Amino acid sequence: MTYKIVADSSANMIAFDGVDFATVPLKIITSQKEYVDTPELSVGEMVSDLRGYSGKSSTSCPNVGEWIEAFGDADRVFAITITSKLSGSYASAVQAKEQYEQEYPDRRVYVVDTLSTGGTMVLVAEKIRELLAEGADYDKICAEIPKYLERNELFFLLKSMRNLGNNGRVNPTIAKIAGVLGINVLGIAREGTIALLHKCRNQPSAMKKILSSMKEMGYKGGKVAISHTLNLDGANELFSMILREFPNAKVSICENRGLCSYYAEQGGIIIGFEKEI
Ligand code: X90
Repeated sequence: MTYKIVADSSANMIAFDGVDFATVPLKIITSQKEYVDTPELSVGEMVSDLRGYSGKSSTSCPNVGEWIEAFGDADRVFAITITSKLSGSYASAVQAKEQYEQEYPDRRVYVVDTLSTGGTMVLVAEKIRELLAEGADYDKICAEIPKYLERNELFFLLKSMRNLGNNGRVNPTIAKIAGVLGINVLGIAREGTIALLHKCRNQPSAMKKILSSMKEMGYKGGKVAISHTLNLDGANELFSMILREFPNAKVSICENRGLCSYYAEQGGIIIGFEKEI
């Protein structure tokens, strides 16, 4: 039996050790260029292009064929997607699953709608890898994923919500609240959509607020997956703050790839974490 984990590119995962893995790209589109969010994309270049660009831009989700191609010839696939409430990635993956299982009746695909993105997707992939290593079978893993997702939360700290607002991914009231320069908006993934928690004065106060809000949500030293767009200092600061209070916490930091960088924008930080319930 061969297993494979496939995640869309909003997971910011370019590689994954210990289990067969593939990533499926979303796309970022401007009137001048199309950026395909593969591991080869130069995110730095894209962010700098976008900084000097004031025209229309948008994104698009992977299509069915791209998902099927990524499934390869695995017997059992776990396809991990960004929230179905804000993207068609999940719907594409479900169609891909149906075609794949029809063509190869012995194969199975479990599509995970994370109702989140970024770090949550990383933590889910790690959970699946852990269960595989323990020898859990496919059905057991499928049953564990929704339970694990209940113990996950996603926060984000954004310096701009321009692209989220312009593309209708936040409601206009939120976009308006955030529509001032120099913002530090702390938000949370709630039922698969974007909700605001707090508007902070500056980054240090935002960091404090993130940690206190994590604790309020039930964070007690579990895993944290941080990703950032050109804000390693901010990510490191949060990393240290968490470890000061929870010295045994497993905290990872990575860079946002194209899709998350487009929406989280320069300075944006996304934090997936486990809580206790
Ligand atoms: O299908 C597409 O074109 C992709 C649309 C994605 C829209 C939202 C992306 C958000 C990325 C921003 C902060 C985290 C938000 C959490 C959402 C539940 C990152």
